[in-house]
Amino acid sequence: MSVFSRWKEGLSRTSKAAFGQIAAILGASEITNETWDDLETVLIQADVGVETASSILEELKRLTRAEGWIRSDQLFFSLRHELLSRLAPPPEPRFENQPTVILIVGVNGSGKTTTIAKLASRFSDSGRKILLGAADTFRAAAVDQLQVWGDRLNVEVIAGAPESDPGAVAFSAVQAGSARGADIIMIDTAGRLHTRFNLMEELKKVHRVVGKAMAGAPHHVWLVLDATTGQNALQQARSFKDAVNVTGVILTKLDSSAKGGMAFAVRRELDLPILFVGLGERPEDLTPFDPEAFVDGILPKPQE
Ligand SMILES: Nc1nc2c(ncn2[C@@H]2O[C@H](COP(=O)(O)OP(=O)(O)OP(=O)(O)O)[C@@H](O)[C@H]2O)c(=O)[nH]1
Ligand SMILES: [Mg+2]
Repeated sequence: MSVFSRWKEGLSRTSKAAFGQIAAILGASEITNETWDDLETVLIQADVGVETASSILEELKRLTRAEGWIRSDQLFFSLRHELLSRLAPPPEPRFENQPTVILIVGVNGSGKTTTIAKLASRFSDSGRKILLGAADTFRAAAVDQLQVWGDRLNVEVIAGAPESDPGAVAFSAVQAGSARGADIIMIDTAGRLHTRFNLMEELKKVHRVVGKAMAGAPHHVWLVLDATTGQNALQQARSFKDAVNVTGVILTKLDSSAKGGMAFAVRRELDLPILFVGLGERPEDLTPFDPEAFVDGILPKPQE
C-alpha cells in the first residue's frame, strides 16, 4: 500500500464522519451565512476544538472579504491552507545520549505497550540497539505482553516481579541498558487513570528514579493518546503534563476514530508536537506524523 493510501485509509472514519460533508458545503453555491454555520459545525464535530474552529472561520471570512469571493468552492484551498498552518511537522527524534532513555506514559488502553513494540521494531530496523523496561507492574499480564514483543523482535526486556516497585524496574532497565551498550531504552508504564492522584504520584517517582539511574534521563517523555477519545484526551494530557515533563505526543487508533480532528487541539491547546500516529494495528502503521498527508487524508477531494 502506498504511503498516501495508508493515510487516506487510516483517516477514512474522520473523513467520512465529519470532514466529508465539506464537499457538499463547499459546492459551487453562493457563500451565505449558512455556509459559515455549516462549516463551523463540521469542524467542531470533527473535534478540532472550538477555538481552532472559530479561528479558521475568522480567517476564511477575512479572506473572503479581501478577495471578494462569492462562491463557496473558492474557499476550499484556503481551508486546506488554514488547517495545514495549524499543524507542524515533528522534530526529528534526537537520540544523542548514549543510551537515550524514553519514558512512555498514557492512560490504560491508549496503546502504550503496542506502540513501544512498533517503535522498537522501527528503531531496530534503523540499526539501533534497543532495551525495554516493563515498569507496568500493576498488571501481571502487562509484563508478559512486553516480553512476548521482546522475544518476537529479539530485544531484551527488563522486568520485575509482579507488583514490584515500578521505580525499581525502571532503575534496573536504565542500568542494564547502559551496561549493555543500548542506544535506546524505552520504559513502559502502567495505564494511569488521571483521576487517581496516587498513580500520578507514582509516575513522578518513576521519572525521578530514572534520573537517579542516569543524570539527565529520561531524555524524552512521550504521551500516548487514544484518538478515539477526542477532546477527553486533552484533559488527560494536561494531567500528565502537570505530573511529568511530557515532550511529545503519539496519537494512536486514528484508524478507529472519527475524531482525528483532535490533532489540531493537541497542537493548539497542549503545545506539544505530535511525533507519531497509529493508522492501524500493524507495525508499519505507526508512522511519523505528516501534516500534509494528514490534511489531505481528512479532506475530500475538491471536485468530489
Ligand atoms: N486500530 C488500532 N489499534 C491500536 C493502535 N494502537 C494500539 N491499538 C490497540 O489498542 C489496544 C490496547 O493497546 P495496548 O498497547 O495494550 O495499550 P496500553 O496503553 O499498553 O494499555 P495498558 O497496559 O492497559 O495501560 C490493543 O488491542 C492494540 O492493538 C492503532 O493505532 N490502531
Ligand atoms: Mg500496556
